[in-house]
Parts: sequence; structure tokens; C-alpha cells
Amino acid sequence: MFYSKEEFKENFVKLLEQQQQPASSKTAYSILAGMVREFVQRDWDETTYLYQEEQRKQLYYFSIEFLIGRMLGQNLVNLSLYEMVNEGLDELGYSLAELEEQEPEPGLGNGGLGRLAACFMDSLASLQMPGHGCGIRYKGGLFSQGLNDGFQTEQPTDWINDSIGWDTRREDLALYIPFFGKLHASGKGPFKPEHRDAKWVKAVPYDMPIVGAYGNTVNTLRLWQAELPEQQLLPAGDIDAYQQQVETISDRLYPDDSTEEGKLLRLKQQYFLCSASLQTIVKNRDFPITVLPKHVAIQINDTHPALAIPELMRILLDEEGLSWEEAWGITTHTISYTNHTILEEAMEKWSSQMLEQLLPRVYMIIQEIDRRFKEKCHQEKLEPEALKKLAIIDDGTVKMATLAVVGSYRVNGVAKLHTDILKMREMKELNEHFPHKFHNKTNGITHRRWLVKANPELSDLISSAIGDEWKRDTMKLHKLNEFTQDPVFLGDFKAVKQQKKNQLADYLVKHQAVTIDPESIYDMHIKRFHGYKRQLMNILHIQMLYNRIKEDASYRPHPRTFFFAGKAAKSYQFAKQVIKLINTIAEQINTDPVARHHLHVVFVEDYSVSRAEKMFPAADISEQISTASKEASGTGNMKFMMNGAVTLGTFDGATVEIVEQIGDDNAFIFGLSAQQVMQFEKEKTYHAREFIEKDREIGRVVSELLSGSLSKGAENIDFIRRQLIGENDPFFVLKDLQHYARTHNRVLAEYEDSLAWQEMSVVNIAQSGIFSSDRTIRQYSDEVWGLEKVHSK
Ligand code: 4GP
Repeated sequence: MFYSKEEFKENFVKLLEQQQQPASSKTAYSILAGMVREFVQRDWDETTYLYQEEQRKQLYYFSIEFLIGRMLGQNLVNLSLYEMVNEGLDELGYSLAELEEQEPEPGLGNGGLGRLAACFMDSLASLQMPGHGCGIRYKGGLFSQGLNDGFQTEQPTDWINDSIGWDTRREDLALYIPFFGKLHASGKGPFKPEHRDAKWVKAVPYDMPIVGAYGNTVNTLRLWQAELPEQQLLPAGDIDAYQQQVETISDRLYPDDSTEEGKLLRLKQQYFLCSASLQTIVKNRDFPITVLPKHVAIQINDTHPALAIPELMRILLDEEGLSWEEAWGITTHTISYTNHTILEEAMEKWSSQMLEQLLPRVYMIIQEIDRRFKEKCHQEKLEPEALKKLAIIDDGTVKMATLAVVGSYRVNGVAKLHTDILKMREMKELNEHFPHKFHNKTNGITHRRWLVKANPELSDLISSAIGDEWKRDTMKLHKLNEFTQDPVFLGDFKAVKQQKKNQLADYLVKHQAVTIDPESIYDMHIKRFHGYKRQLMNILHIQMLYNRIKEDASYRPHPRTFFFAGKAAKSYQFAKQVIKLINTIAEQINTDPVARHHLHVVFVEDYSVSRAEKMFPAADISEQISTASKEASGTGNMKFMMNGAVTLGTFDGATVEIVEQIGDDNAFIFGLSAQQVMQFEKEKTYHAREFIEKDREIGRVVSELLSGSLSKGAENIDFIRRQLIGENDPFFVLKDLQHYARTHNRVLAEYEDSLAWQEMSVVNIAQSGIFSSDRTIRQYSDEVWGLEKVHSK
């Protein structure tokens, strides 16, 4: 332990001297991380003790993804040790920033949903609320992305082997999960059969400390690892093969589910997570099971953990011996559900047959939930179409979103617009049936990672102007509104932004051998690749700009660097072709003797939490250009805003609420509204071809695109062609393209007025407080979970 800089240095040096090998950065990192881990342990033990002692209600956040990012730096920030350690290391000739780079990043998530879970963990601990995560300890997180001739390449990652181990194996809490097998009537009634010949998997928890800021609260992120069970639970036959089968459950994040085998594995992962987490909660309680909802709240992060509903029922019926009515009452007062997307392909449906085979008892319970719910709905004399929508089991599939709504007490969307769409369209019938279940909880992000940690220069500047209370209460950022006209403050802000832009430029030289002009405007489109996120529209616009520069000698716009970063799912060919397209156009523009002085396109490889931390603070422009109605919320939009980037976007997701906060004058909004998009979808009156035929500029880029010259071969754009032409441009790329181009022109014009631009940036920061995940968590707690702050000293 260390309480002063000198003490820290002394301990650090002592530990270094004990090393056999010369002190590499890696060794120094391990030593430092070990010291911090020890620091955290005491608070962790104390928090755990307090939770038991005070018997307060506990929240468990079930999520198949936790995109937590690196831990060392964030833990130091939350422990208020960052400055001290930084200085101490500096005096010893080490750079903390460099040591942080040694930490392998656990990529235990794909994107928004997983990162949100991580922000929530940070907020719960920092608000001193008893909230814990339950997830899977994937050996390999999300693949690491590279580029080969502009195509995405995917390499497996192995964060665990390289890690110092922030987490602790809890063998004492290991338990066993049954798969397959057959049910036999046990004479205990129709709902309590015996499950025989199951194949058992051992679930071992690894607990990760989640360090809260300000107090001494350390919550737990419990990640489950799948292992071979002990001898007596082993099936007959080839043990090595069985071991391999078992271990694949926690081997990879989101295995490819385009095959039946992949689907089965994914279903196993979901049940593994739910069963292990629920069994522990129930087993280790010290209150009667009938009062579970008083002591425990479970939030399911999208439908991936929706099997928690029938699994909790199973435990209550079969293991605790409750009646169906009692069990159902408890389940539906314990579990609540968050929906994160309305995209059809993301609405999970499992084949009944597969479910029945893999989880016979759980399936039987789902059937009973469905039967009872159908019976209720029939009493309401609904139209057949409505009845079909309300069915949990329909046409040989189980609709997980319907199951999740029926089995939980509260259901929420993640931004106002998204929740409205859920209520009025996607889940209309369910909302009518359960009028009080649906509510909105607009997402938030932790400013401790995305501002305090990622942008200490801006944090210091803010504190120098308004004091540092905003770090505890982000609504205090409002005080910055007094500085929006202050030329000195605006000048300082500009200097900080420039510093962050320079740092990013240096980083890219070092890590990707790319040189960018730090004086250019940094325009960033960084997120997962998806049709609806419209990276395609962005790059087509860039190609239009390029054509204009080549055609019109008087058009020489202010230099801009267009950043793209993000991964495409392995089997998502369209998205992969967009990546290739971006890189081909980048090559064309970046090597053009004239255009390269005005436009620069950079694809930042292997987007991750730590790369994102370097990018958000450096942005001038935040591209949030999804097809309106499709982006449930977005959280990158909030991270940009908090760092003073100005939004160029559509009225979609939480961007609507961002504009509500800052006013129309401080953002650049364009394109179809959600209403219009939904209208076009319904009436089918949009015809992409008309735009190609009638708009000269669009016609030109599309024909360049289709010729294959922008992608080194027409075969590299066949999926894009299919979407734009064959499927009539379902994301309205061509429809919004010209409005997008005009809006970019407005952005450029405004950027020329430096003071006005900085004013916009500062308004964005000043109004960003509401998008802190602390606010979101307080709302969940007040309106859904009913948690109380546990006072640690
Ligand atoms: C994402 C949504 O696409 C995004 O709009 C939202 O901000 C985020 O969840 C957090 O709520 N969805 C996913 C997913 O990441 O896997 O469905």
C-alpha cells in the first residue's frame, strides 16, 4: 500500500529490484498493476462485507458483453491516484502512459451495448450503489482488425494470457450447468419432472473489481468460464473431445451464428450465463426466497440473457418447490429488460426444436409461459394478427423479445425516440397489453473515462474555469455557459483541442505509419460498420468532393481529415465491402497531388476502447448520420459532445436529445426524419433509381462505384450494388446524400469563424452533463431497481 508519492516510489522500486529480468515496460506495468490491485482489494473486501451486513437490495446486470477497456489507468483515476503515480513514475524515469499501453485490452464486447454495460458498472460503483455485472469470460474477445490491401482482416485475440489478472478465480463458487438430456415424470406433478442424462458443464466465476470513484465502493463484475466438470459428472466416451466442446462455451465472443452449430453454441453461452448467475444469487442468499424481489433486481441487457426468465422459474419451481403462481410472481417482479435495437435481424428468435433439445426443462417452462399468456390474450378478444404478434412461440420459433417483455416488470428503450418507436410500432401490441411496463431510459456514458481520463487537458481547463465539482455532478458543467463568449476561455479551449489533435497525429504516425495534418478539420465517423450507420453515404460524399476538386479549379476547400474506424462483423459482407471502398478511395485521394491538400481519408485500424479514448478528444466534427429511426441511441454522439466536437447528424436516437439540449444552432442536422423514413417504408414510395438518373453528381459517383474502379474490381462491391440497386437502398443513402453534402458546406463555412465554432463546442460541453451514465443509473435505480446508496466511509 502507498499513501504518498515517496511511499509509492519506494515500493515500486523495491518490487522492481526483486525482478530477475531487466525491467521492461511490461514488467513495470505488471508491478504497478499488482500494486493497484492490492490497493483495491481492501476496499473490495470492505464493500462486500458492507453489502452483507446492511442487507441492501442488490442489482445484477446480466449482459453477454462487457466492453470494459483497459483497467489500470481508469482505476488510478477513480482512486484519485493518477496524478501521484504519474509524477512518481516520471521521477523514476517511467511514463505511466507507456505502461498503460502494455495492458492487453479485454475485447469482451462488439460495440454500443457492451460499452454501455461497462459505463453502467463504473457509474454504479461511483454512486456507491450495490450493482454487479454478470457476464462471460471469453478467452478470445472481439477479433483484432487489420487491413490487407484495404480489406478487413481478423485475428483472434487472447487477452487472458497476456493479462496480469485483475480478476480472481473463485473456485469456491463454481457450479454446474446441465445441457441436453431427457425429462422423466417424477410423480411430483407436471411441472417438476426429473432431468436425466444431462451433459454437465462446470461454471467457474472470475471476479473483477469495479472501482468506484470518490468513495471506497468496489463492486464485482463476475465473469463465468466454462470448464470440464469433475469425474462423477463426466459423460462416457472421449473426454478430450468433451473438454473441447465444453471450453468452446467461453472461448469466443459471439461465435459465428450463421451455421446451426454456431447457433447452438450461442444458445449454450446464453444459458450458461443465465443459469450460473441465477444459481449463485439464489444459493448464496440469506433471506427467504419468497422475498427475492425485495433483495434482488436483475436487469437483462437485451434479449441475450432472456433465458433468465424461464431459468429463474425453473429454480423456483424445481429447486425451491414453489407453485407456478408464486414463482411467476417472483420472476416478474425481479427481472427487467432493456431493448437496444429495433433492427429485425437483431431481434433474436430461437428454433423451438433446438431449445427443446438443448434445454428440455427450460423449453417446457417457456411453453407453459406461452400457453398461459396466449390464454390471457384470447380472453381479450384480439384480432388474429395481434394474437400472432403477442405469441412467444410462433411458427416453430421462440421470440425472445416477447418472452423478455412478458416475463419482466419493466421494459425500456435507450432514448426517447427509440422508446416511442418501440411503443408505437415494434412492440405496439405488447405495450397495449402491458401499458405500464414500458419506459424510457436515455443512455449515458461515464465522463470519468471519456473526459477525465481521456482528456485530462480539457478536464483541467474546465476545472480552472468552474471548479471541479462537475466531476461529481456533471450537471454543473452548465456553469460553462458563462464562458461561451469569453475569448480567453475560447482561446484556451482551442489550444487544448489542438493539443489533442497533435497527440492523435503523433499516435497515428507511431502506430499506423500515417501522417495527418493537425491543422486540418478532424471529421470522425467511428463506430461499428453497418448499413444503417451509413458509412457508405459518408464515403460517397467524399468521392463527390474529390470529383469536384478535380473538375473545378476554383474549388479548394479548407483541409479536412475524414477518419473512419470500426469493425465489420465477420460474416457481414456488405460492411466489409464498405471498408474496402473507403480504403480504395482513401488511396486515390491521399495520393492525388491536388486533392490531398484538401481531403485526407484515414481508416484507423482495430478500433477499440483505448483507440476511442485517443480519438474522441481530438474530433472537431462528430458524424452521427444513421438513417433516422434505426439508431436506438448511440453513445459515441455523447462522447464527442462531451469533448466539444460538433455534431453533424440526422435526427435519430439520442442525437435528438442532444439537439434538445444545445439548440438547433449548435449542431448541423440534415436528412429524413424518423417519421418520414417510416412513412417511406410503409408506402414504398422511395425509388433510389430516380436519384441515380436525375442527379448528375449522384449518378456519377454511383456509376464510378458500380464500375468497380473505386473498389479495385466490381466483385468487391456486389453486396453494395445489391443493397443500393437490388434492394432499393433501404437505408436511404442516396435520398439523403445531397442534403448531407449541403450540410457539410454549411459546416465548412461555420468553421471559418473560429470564435463562433469554439462557442458551439463549449455549448456542447456545457450541456453534456445530462448524458452522464450517473444520471441514467440514478433513473434506473429510482424507477426500476430501487437501490439505495450504501455508505462506505
Ligand atoms: C446498440 C445500439 O445500436 C445503439 O444505438 C445503442 O446506443 C447501444 O446499443 C447501447 O444502448 N446496440 C447494440 C446491439 O450494440 O448489439 O444491439
